Amino acid sequence: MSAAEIGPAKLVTIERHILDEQAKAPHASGDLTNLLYDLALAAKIISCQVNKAGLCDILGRAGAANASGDDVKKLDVFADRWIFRALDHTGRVAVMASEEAESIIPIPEKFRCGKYVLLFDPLDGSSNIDCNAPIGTIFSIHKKISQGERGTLEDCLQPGHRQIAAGYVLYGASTMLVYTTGNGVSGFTLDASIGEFLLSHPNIRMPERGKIFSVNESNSIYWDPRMRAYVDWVKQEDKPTQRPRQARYIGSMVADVHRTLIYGGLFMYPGSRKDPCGKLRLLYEASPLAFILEQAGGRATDGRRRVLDIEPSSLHERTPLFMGSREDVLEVESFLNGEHPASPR
Ligand code: AFP
Repeated sequence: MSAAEIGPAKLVTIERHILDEQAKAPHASGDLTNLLYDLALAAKIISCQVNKAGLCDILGRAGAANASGDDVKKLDVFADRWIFRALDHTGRVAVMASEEAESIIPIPEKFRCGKYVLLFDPLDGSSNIDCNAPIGTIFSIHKKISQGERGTLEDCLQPGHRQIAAGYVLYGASTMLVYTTGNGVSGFTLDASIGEFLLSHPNIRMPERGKIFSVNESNSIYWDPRMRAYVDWVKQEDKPTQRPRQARYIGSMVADVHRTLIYGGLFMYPGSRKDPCGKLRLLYEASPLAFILEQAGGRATDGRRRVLDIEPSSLHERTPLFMGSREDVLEVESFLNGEHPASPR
């Protein structure tokens, strides 16, 4: 039975919701509205392919490495192409950058007049594709700031606090699209029977404190002693501080962060002796998800600085990351800067 057949009191499609949001901004031209709607269309196409991935020849490696040195999967290539195709001819985007591409992606000359900049990770968590575990798409939208006609690298290298909108699509038990335009966070579930994203999670607020911590602990031998001390501490028993906490780690950031948004808790990918800046990319992963979590009442830092205040210096820059419920993030920060009594001096 589709959600439309059950008959909710008010059926809010993503289009209607985006239009309602636009109406709150009296001078809006509608370009951002349409851009978000184009992204929802790309999400539906990718979701459709993900859902039948085991049945068609789309699983497995495409046979190359991407700009970050990761193995490229066929679905990575499919998602990357469809996002570009859904947006390249609309006249709304001046330039794009994808986690899969080394440099900025220019827009064909006759459509190059757009005032927005789109950064995206087409398929996050690709190592989970072949085992049918949740994966996602992440996007970040900025205004073009350069003066010339075409969008440039400068337009892509803006700090996260200048984002106009950000969102992700989670291809999980159901497909969800979650986005913010800086006015709270809304979540939509795809009703595949009618091909529409319907509002299922209005005005998402995350708990101030959570019971779950999420980190790839196999890296702990390379961590700073204070980071190790924190993870040891959350596993000890102490009722007043709600310990021990539960561990959950999917290895798809969109899925781990979505759980953190809904249940509360902490998602971490710290720097280490091996990778001082961790693994996650500032522009394609950290910044858009930080914008969403902050809009839902959470906190996101690199251990010292607010993620949204980091000035990017290159497209594929990485950053250590601590994001989630406000109190949990403050707690791990107090370990990292040596202020917590249980933190090594
Ligand atoms: P892949 O797309 O290569 O699977 O990377 C996914 C990711 O960037 C992010 O989604 C995860 O949180 C993180 O990597 C997992 O990394 P580890 O495998 O090192 O834990």
